[in-house]
Amino acid sequence: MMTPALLSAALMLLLLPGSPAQDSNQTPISIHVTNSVTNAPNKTYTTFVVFRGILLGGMRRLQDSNTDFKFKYTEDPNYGPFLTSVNGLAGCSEERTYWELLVKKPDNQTIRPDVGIGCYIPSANDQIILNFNKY
Ligand code: B12
Repeated sequence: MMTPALLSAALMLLLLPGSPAQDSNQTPISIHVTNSVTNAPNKTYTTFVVFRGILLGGMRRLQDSNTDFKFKYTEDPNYGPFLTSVNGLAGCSEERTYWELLVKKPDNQTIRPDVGIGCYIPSANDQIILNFNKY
């Protein structure tokens, strides 16, 4: 039987930032910003999502911690968040450009998810590719 003091010490350990309990809740991912239209240099960042967390959460965390990464999205009434701009570069319907979402899996296969940033749930070590492209 745990005494109340032991119980609160155990709870504190679980809640302390950086404790093993919190680290095991972090799914590491990297985010690569690429451009198939102008071939501008790629940028790579690392961040994480929580257990079964959505990509948008990891992107927000990265934006909050790294002034070099910023993005914008609009809310589609049917499909949720639509990524409109990354690092100041926005897709444009007149020029038929948009931000494409690709994912390179740890087995090196690159997939094109059939959902957007608000629904995609990254797996550990996914390489998320935000690729400026044409349609
Ligand atoms: C055309 C189209 C696009 C075009 C839209 C631009 C344009 N001006 O035409 C482009 C190429 C940009 C596009 C991109 C993507 N798309 Co799309 N797209 C379609 C498609 C074929 C038709 C949409 C349409 O014109 N509807 C008719 C108009 C009148 O209705 P609307 O509500 O105004 O349509 C708008 C929305 O559909 C929105 N939109 C389009 N795709 C997506 C995706 C997401 C996640 C969101 C939030 C909104 C959105 O753009 C349309 C024009 O403004 C549909 C499939 C279908 N047959 O419906 C897929 C579809 C909507 N797209 C889909 C997906 C997954 C994507 C991408 C995430 C693919 C990727 N991995 O990169 C990206 C979005 C990435 C981002 N930036 O957030 C999925 C969404 C499923 C879901 N539950 O999330 C669909 C259903 C296709 C599928 N795979 O089943 N798409």
